[in-house]
Amino acid sequence: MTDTRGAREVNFDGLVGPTHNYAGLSLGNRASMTNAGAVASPRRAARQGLAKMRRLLDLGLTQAVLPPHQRPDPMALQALGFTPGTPLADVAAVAPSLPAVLMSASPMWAANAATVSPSADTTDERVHLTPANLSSTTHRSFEPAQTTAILRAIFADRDRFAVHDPLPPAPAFADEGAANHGRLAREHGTAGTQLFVYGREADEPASAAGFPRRQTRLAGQLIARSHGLHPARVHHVRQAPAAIDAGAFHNDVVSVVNTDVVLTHELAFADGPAVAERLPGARVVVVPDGRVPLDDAISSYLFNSQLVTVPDGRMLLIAPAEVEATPSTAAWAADAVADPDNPIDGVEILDLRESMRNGGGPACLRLRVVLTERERAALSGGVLADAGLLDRLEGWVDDHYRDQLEADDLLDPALEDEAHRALDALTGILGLPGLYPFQR
Ligand code: SUG
Repeated sequence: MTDTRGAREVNFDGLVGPTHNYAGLSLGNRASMTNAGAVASPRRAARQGLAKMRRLLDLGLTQAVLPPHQRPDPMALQALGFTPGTPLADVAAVAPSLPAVLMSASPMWAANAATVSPSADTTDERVHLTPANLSSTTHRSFEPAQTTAILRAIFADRDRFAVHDPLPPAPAFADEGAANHGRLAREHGTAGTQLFVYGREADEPASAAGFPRRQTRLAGQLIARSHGLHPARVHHVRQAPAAIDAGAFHNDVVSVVNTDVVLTHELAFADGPAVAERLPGARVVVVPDGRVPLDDAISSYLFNSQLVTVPDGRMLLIAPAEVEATPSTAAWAADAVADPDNPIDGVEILDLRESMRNGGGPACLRLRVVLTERERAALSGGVLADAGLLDRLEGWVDDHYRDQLEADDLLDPALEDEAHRALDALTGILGLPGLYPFQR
C-alpha cells in the first residue's frame, strides 16, 4: 500500500512569462479573440498571478510554481526551418503571423500543462503525469517539449513519479490536459474517480461546425490506460457542442470539481447534468441556465474559479473579479454561500484581469497535483512556495519585466535578451540549474 500520509492538493501555478501579450491566437476563446492587439502588461500579469498564489498560501493551502518557457523556443524555430537566433523580423518577413505564435506566454495556463493522476489512483502507486500535446492551436503546439523537460526536472524521482511523453500531435490524439479532466475523491488522499471530458471522437473533424473541439475521447482513454487507472473508476463524458460554440473551449470554463463536489453549468455536458449525477459518490451542484445564462458563465468565468477546501474544512470558491461584476453570477454566488445545502462556504475575489483577457481564469493558471508528504519531499528544486519565495519572485518580476508590451515589441531583439536574463535569474531562485535550452 502507498503511504498516503499527509496527502494534499498542491496547486502548481504557471508563472506568467515576460512576453505576455494579446495576439488573438485562440479561435473559440472569446476573450483571446476580442482582445487581439490590446496592450498587455507582463509585469502586472505576473504580479497578479503571484498575488493569487499568496492568497492561497495565506488560506493555508499548498502552493508551488511552474516556471515559464523560453521564448522564442529554439526547437520551434529549428522545426520551422530557421536557425535558432534568427531575428524575429526575418521570420516576420516570411510570415507576419509567426512572431506572435513563437513569443506567446501561453504556458502560464498550467491547467493545460498535463493530466495528473495521484498515487492513490494508479496501479504502480506512483504519481503519473502526461504533458498535453496542445495540438489544436498552432501557438500552443510548441509547448509540450519544454513542458515535458520542466516536469521531468521537478518530478525527477522515478520511484515516485512517472512523466510520460505527450501523445503524438495528430488530430485523433488532441489533448488539452487537466482543463478537461476532474478527479472525485472523498478526500484528496483516498482513491478517486477520474472524469475525462472530450469534445469529439477521434475520427470526427475538429471544427466541421462551430468552434474547434480541442479534445478527443481517445486521448483520455489512452492516458487513463497508461496511468494505470482502474477502468471502473474512469468516466468519459462529452462536452455539449453548444457550450463549445458559446466559448467553452475547455470544460473547465463551465465545470469544476473539488473532492466529491462537481459544480457545473446546466448546459456543460452533451447528455445534461445527469451524467455528473451518475458519477459514484458525487455531490453535484447544477447552476441552471435560467439563473446564470451560459453567456454570463463564460464571460465571467464563474466555473473557472478554484474550488478548494481550506484546513478548517470550509469549501471556498476562489473567483475572478468578473464574477462580482456580472449581476447573475454575483447573485448566484451570494445565494450559494447563504444556502446551507450548498457546499460552498465562502467566495474570495481575485483580480486576474491580465490573464482573463486571454481567456485564463484562476483555474486555468494552476495544475493540481495531489502529493503525499513523502512525494512533496521528493520534488526537485525549490518550487514549493512560502512567503519568502513569493517575495523574491515579486522582486524578480519588478527587476526584469516590462510594464507594457504590444505586437511590434515582439520583434524587438532586446526583449529576447531581457527574457533570457530573467529566466537565468529564475533558475537560480528556484534551484533548477540548466532548465532552459539557452543555458545548455
Ligand atoms: O488555450 N489562451 C489560452 C487560454 C487557456 C485557458 N486555460 C484553461 N481554460 N484551462 C487558450 O486558448 C490566448 C493567447 C493569445 O491570444 O495571445 C491563449 O492561448
